[in-house]
Amino acid sequence: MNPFTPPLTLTRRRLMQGAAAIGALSPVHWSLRSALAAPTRTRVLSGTEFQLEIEPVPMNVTGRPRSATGINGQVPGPILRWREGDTVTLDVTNRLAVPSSIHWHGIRLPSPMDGVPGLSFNGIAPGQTFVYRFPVSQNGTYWYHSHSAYQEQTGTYGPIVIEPRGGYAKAFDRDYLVLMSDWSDEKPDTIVSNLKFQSDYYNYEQRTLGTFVDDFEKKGLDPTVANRLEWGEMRMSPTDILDVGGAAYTYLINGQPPRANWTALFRPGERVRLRFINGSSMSIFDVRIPDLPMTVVQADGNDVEPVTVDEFRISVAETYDVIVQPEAERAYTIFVQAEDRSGFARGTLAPRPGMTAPIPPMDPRPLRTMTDMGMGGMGPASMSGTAMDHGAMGHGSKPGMEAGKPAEKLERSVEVNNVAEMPTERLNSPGEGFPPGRRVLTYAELRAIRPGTDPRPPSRDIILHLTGNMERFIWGFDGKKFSEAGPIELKRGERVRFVLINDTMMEHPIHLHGLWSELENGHGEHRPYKHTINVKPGEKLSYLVTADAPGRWAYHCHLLYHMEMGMFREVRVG
Ligand SMILES: [Cu+2]
Repeated sequence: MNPFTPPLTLTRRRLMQGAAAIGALSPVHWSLRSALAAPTRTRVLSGTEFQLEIEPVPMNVTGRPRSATGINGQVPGPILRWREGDTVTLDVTNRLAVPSSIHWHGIRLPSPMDGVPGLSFNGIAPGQTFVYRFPVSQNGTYWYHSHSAYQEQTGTYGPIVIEPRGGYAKAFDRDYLVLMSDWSDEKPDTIVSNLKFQSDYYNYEQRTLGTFVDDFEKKGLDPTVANRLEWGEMRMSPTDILDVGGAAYTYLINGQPPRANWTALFRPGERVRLRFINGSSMSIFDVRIPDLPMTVVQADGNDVEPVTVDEFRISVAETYDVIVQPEAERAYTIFVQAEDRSGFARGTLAPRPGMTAPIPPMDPRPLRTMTDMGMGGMGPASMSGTAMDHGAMGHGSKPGMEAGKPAEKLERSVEVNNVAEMPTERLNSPGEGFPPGRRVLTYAELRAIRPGTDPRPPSRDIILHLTGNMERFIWGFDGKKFSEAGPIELKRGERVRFVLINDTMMEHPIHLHGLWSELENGHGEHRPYKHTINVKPGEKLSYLVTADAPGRWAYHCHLLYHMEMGMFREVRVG
């Protein structure tokens, strides 16, 4: 038995107390009034003692009943509201038939509390309870999720809000969680075996008009939005920007599909804080609210100098807090496109329940460029006219697509089928796929409001290539899968620089557990502290890490199937 595993002390009596406590902590208790937003499911738990049960939950997103792995009867799990400076205790009971776990994403804590089976602890066996207990020494918007098998895909995730001890840097009147995720009726194992069989499986898996009509008759659609929902749910776009797109996924906001239209209420003139969390497994999203500028005030839980944008791209596991101030007595659409434009999530900001705003057409899908392939520093602007379809190299061009058949793939014989010959620094680019004229957030614009806590320069560089073989759906660091590589060793207290070079044509949101990643983006001591750093195709970037927390920490791509297929390392702070 793992010496860090506390004894199982959860008695029936304590369980009953837990149930009572959940009842008492009604959403009214939470001044943030999130309860207005999602009358169906959102529940807020606050205080210092929490009882969570991971359990099968009925889920019906598409008209076909499925079983999710939810928490306390819901997907997403309840909002956990902590206070900076408190010590929280979380009894997590596994009511599934298989092992489970909860990882507190972005939270600085002792490594035995981090929730990664095999590194931090042994996991939670069926029927057992693990008691997590740790001091909360930070504030901001975070989330939690299972780190076992594919449970993160099937519903085991929820939001965390930590109230700052010293008050908020920017004032606001209302506060809402917007947790975005990707739901599939297919089992994750099926998705993975499809990807391994044919890495662009879901780029061919287009829906026919027949299935759409079928869906329409089965579910019915609100005629005022039906036309736009067709775009979102017909999934007609051929894509190869994301591995899994709208062919397999319905995109959710706080567990609600587009037609359910999750709605947040406001009074005109109020400042509304929206805490966006990308809790999906494989989906990078572009978020905008047409006619309503968003002021980004926090990234990955850390305050940044306010920057006002029309749109931002949020990679898997990242969070952004924005403040909006709608002045008009009208509804606004929260429009969340998957990066490959194969579908969208949608919610509404409205003065009254039931109001809707138009759903905009989807933007053209991004095109991969020479820059994405690591073949030069020319940005997309100078590449106009020569932007290449992602499929043109290594991924197989698609003359056979119209016939519904995959084209012949280029043969590759090695584990790594692309090397970025000229990786570029492109933190000042938001990425591809944004129409001209929109202000889109870039990493270069993130400037921490406070200087960093460790002024030392790094003592060494750790250079890692993000590698993969797309055809075989194998992913890794430096051409090695997790099973083939040893841990990255850091000395306790050491300050190091991680340099990442993305040799692949996919984006990879790289997440380091337990330690902050301070992105080197030109703001000197005001570099933003992040827990997840999205690395664009062909991109080279760096961040500083202070190894101030001992233990065994997971370090991985947060695209769930990339992680499972090998893009995972242990970082060991000795
Ligand atoms: Cu990845």
